[in-house]
Amino acid sequence: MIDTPPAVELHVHVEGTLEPELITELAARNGIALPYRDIEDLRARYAFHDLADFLALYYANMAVLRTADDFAAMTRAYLRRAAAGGVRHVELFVDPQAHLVRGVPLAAVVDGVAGALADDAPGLGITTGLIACFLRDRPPAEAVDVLRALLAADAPLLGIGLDSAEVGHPPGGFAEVFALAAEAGLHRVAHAGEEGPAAYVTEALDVLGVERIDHGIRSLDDPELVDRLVRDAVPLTVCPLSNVRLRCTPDLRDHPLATMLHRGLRVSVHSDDPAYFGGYVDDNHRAVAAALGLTRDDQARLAHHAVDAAFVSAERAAELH
Ligand code: ES4
Ligand code: ZN
Repeated sequence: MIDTPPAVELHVHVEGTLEPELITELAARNGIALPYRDIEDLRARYAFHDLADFLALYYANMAVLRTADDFAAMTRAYLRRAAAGGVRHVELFVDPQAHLVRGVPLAAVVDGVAGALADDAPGLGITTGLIACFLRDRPPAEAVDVLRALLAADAPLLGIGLDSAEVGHPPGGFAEVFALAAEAGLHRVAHAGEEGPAAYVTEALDVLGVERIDHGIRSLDDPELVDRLVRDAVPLTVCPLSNVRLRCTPDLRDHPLATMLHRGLRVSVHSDDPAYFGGYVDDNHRAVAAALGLTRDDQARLAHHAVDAAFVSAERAAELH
């Protein structure tokens, strides 16, 4: 059992916290007919072959999110679950384009999610930040337009990220939106080396100037890259249950986390899409500690890495350590 609570969650997609019960509740509220008989039938579809297979269901289920209230309800439910699992700081991903393409106004997304963070997190003792991710399987010019709209609307953003289908969509194409974010003083992260090659991790660092890599498990394929990540202390936000469910790794007992940790990489443990992958950040910590036989020292280092990787003040980091 772990004795260090999982205080810091840095890799969680708010839309990936949409639990089946809330999906059916929001569908009823919005008069949306779901293509499932019941919650059990929906849950039966949570066996994924790969990232694309998961993303199809993840985007389809977003149909129930229409109003700012819907986004707020999802965010509030997540915050309550996170607090119960010991989370005290969360940097939450949101996918604005996934909603804009469905005709949902940007304000509904931002007001709903950011409003719930502002209203509910302080009472739960959680500090928060919002990271808008751009979809790498959509045109880079669209990402630029959406970031400009977010900046024009004064959206309370901590940073930007890059997610969705990775293979065939290298990070380099998104140089412009990342440069614009840097100019605007935003933090920058990107998913890389989840299903895609180690070269995408290198490219995200070199071309996008990211401060953290989300996943990065494929980095181990490139020893020179590993040396660089160790030398530069680049944080990698690893999501073990996600990697198993999306078959990036065959079994939790084969997960590269322990190898990465012992190689000196700044890995930390997170949940990705907890409603879909069988667990929140505390569940990921427990599962990986048991499957990989992590020592207390290993677990303490993972927790420390998460605090060090967070975009927080030195004062807040000291509280979280
Ligand atoms: C995601 Cl697991 C994963 N990978 C890439 N993009 C995503 N968006 C939501 N979950
Ligand atoms: Zn992710």
